[in-house]
Amino acid sequence: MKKTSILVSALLPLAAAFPVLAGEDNAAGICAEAEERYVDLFGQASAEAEGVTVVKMYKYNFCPAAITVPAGTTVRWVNVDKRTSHSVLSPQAEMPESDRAFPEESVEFTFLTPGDQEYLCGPHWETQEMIGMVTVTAE
Ligand SMILES: [Cu+2]
Repeated sequence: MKKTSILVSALLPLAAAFPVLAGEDNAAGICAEAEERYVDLFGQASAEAEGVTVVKMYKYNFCPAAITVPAGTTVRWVNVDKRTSHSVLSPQAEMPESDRAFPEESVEFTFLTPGDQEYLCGPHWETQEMIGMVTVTAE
């Protein structure tokens, strides 16, 4: 008991001092892993998918969390997790919640309206802050 509380009180100030840094490093590491998973599953880099812009869903993150695309672009969210399922919805883009995408499955939506359009993972946006952004530019 005593050891645990000493450890916690020693670590808390560190976490409080570098929350943003720790978060960014963590997301970068998770997204690097997500891309490795994607290549293992589909045999090519996610940037090489034809006709769509790929966002990976992995460990409660969208990778990359923010993208900028021209109007008319179809975004494909691909679940590269091993067990967790995700959904995608965007009230701002008038995109209703998708079916659950299980590992190796995907969700697609075509963004037509210019502007910043936030989207969410239905089961995880509130508890895990699984939230992403698509900035749509005029064609
Ligand atoms: Cu999710």
